Amino acid sequence: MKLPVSGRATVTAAVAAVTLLATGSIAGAAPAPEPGAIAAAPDIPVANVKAHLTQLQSIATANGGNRAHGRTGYKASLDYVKAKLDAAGYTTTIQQFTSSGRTGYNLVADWPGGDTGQVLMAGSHLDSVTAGAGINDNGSGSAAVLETALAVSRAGYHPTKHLRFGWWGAEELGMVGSRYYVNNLTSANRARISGYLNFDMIGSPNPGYFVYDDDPAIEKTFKDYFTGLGVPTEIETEGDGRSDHAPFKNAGVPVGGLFSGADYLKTAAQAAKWGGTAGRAFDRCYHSSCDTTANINDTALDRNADALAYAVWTLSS
Ligand code: DPN
Ligand code: CA
Ligand code: ZN
Repeated sequence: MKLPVSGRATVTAAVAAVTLLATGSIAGAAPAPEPGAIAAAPDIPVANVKAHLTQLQSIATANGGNRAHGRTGYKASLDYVKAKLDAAGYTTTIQQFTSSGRTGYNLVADWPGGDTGQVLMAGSHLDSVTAGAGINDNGSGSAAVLETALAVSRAGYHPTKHLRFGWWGAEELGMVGSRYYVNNLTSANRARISGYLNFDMIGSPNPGYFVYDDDPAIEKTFKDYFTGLGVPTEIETEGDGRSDHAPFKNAGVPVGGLFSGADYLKTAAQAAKWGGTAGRAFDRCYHSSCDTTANINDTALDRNADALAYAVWTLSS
């Protein structure tokens, strides 16, 4: 049968109606993303981040109270993070090194896909000091980077750039693991890293909101996120060069990151804008045995984890 144009339209409408009856939705009705649109970054569930911290605390408790380089609690922490990433579809690599006569480990997780000529990295140190469990320093960064990586998998995110996440060993001995990673990159692979985002202490109990003053585009991305929340930030000054971004920066990689404060005291002006207690350290339990799951400000952890995910999405799309 040869249909007139109007007849074809009727057939098309009838097929659509049958599809609607059969499936309860119109096939193809989901809006396609605009070309070049930035996929919305997810809200990271802070409960998930805290669940990782609970696991890291249990690991410390079961291993002499810490997760330090060369101790059993460090390797158990790494195995915990790796298992989550493997189950989520990451390609994981353990990199082994020696420091102070003990074996150390970095964990690197690649999300398959994206342009491997443009790699966006986010990382954090996974080791604690020997004095305690290291839940703010640096379970907080480690758990937030892990949960962001898991959110990438849950979203089925296909960024333009290639995503890579890193958990560094022996930071507390002088950024040993991250320096080892950077020193062992070929110059070609180093040049492929378009940015490195560092997260070291992001749930401090008397928090400040500090953004590293390094690569301007990365810094702006973080500041934009906090501006959207209506939360003022300051430039990070407590520890310039005191964490794992330093080896990347020294190798010419654009870097940035977030920090909620260590042993510096919160000023009256900072307490006025952020709340909390003036004249008290941002983290009174810094490098001590009381750096447990009780040593976390949930609001700071939540905001910083969400800012982390926002930056990963924005800078990789
Ligand atoms: N690098 C941190 C530590 O692990 O002790 C502390 C720190 C981070 C201090 C960032 C200042 C700035
Ligand atoms: Ca959140
Ligand atoms: Zn530390």
